[in-house]
Amino acid sequence: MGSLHNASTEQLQELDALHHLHPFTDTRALNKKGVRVIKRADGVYLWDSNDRKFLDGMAGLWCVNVGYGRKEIMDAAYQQMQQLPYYNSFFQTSHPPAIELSARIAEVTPAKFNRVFFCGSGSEANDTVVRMVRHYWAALGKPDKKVIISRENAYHGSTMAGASLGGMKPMHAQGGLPIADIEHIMQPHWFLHGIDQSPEAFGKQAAMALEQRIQQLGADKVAAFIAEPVQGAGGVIVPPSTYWPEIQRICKAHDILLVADEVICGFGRTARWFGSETYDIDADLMAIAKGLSSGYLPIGGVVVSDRVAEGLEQGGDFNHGYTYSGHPACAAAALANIELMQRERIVENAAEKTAPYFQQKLSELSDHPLVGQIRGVGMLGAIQLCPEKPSNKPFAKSGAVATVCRDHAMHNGLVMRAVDDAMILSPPLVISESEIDELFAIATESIDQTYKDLEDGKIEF
Ligand code: PXG
Repeated sequence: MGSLHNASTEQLQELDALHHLHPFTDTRALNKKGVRVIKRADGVYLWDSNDRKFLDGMAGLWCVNVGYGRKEIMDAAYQQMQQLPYYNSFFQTSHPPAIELSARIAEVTPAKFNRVFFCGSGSEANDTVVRMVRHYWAALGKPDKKVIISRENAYHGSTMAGASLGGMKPMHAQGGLPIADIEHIMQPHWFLHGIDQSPEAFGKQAAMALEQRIQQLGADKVAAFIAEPVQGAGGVIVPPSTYWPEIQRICKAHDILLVADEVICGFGRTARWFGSETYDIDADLMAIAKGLSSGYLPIGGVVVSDRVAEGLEQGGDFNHGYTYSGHPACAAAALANIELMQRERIVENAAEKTAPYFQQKLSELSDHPLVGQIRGVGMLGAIQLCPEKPSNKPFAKSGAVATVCRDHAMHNGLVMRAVDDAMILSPPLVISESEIDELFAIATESIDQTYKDLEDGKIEF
């Protein structure tokens, strides 16, 4: 524990402002306001440096799937550090935690996945995906098959390749992105782009955008299509039922690898072990991170199907890897996390009981005058705020109203995220029914307060 353990909030804020640069943050604006310091956590709750308690409706950043305070994971990491805190997996070496974790991942993923390449995060996993799928096609004698198609408003990480695969325009605007040979097609966001059609017709149309782009580029130039089973950071965009079957057909018809970015959806978020299972996606590669260790230590990976593994074996050296690929303590934590999930049937319990309850409570908000659409699956939810129900007209200043709602929620004791005009929820999978009741009581109160602010002309939008 550091020497600042008993420091006051003001002292911590001051030092943070002086020395700490935060992700996705306007530093000047943050430092004017003062950062919130989170000091401890247990179950689904967080406490800040003023000892205020919050229900964590986001499981950290969509990752603390088993909840906070799980001693089994801490002990596994501590014991591993005592035995072997670090060694690499380069130069013909390995170590027990990475070996055991790779076998365990093969056990919990669909049958065709038997190998994993480890890295430190979801971004690194997707950087690995880019190099791996290009190396795969080159190994098979097709070095020109290298374009990767992704989607607008997708999130695949913050590294150069991750942010390029992602379809977030403000990210591309900084740093000269995207890198070469990345293409983007439309996202399957029915409420924003397809409200004049049935969701089913729109789902097919959104998928057809992939086929059209492949035809424009030539299938011999396209290596892979990458997508999150459900877009998370983009706003919990649950695709229409027709979307994934059509994407699947198109990838198979044109011999394009299908990469499922399971960084959020993996490890139970959609109430199956993988989002690919929820949507019956027959992927060739899966990017994993977050729920792999429930965020207790940083670890990610690319899970590789037998087909891709066989192709890669024909390519000799894969000139790629990280100092912390398969880090022993992180691997031990991930292994303990998966064992815990299996032992306590955390995904299965969520599927049978708490996720349907969460979805029922979420759907009850659809009658609210400020709510234009509810989206959700498993333990993921989006509440789309809308000025002119039942139209899909957005607020003139995107995000302004949702930010007010987020601040009300925080004030009321709930961490709920704002994405454009939507409120986002992704609580730990272990959340109980009474905690779900508490979550939605606070969410509803916060939306009511936001609606009143709008009626009172207090929000500029
Ligand atoms: N893929 C997906 C689908 C993600 O959601 C990444 C890759 C990158 O993972 P790392 O571990 O490199 O961050 C993510 C990360 C948000 C938010 O504001 C979402 C993420 C990360 C940070 C913030 O919703 N997702």
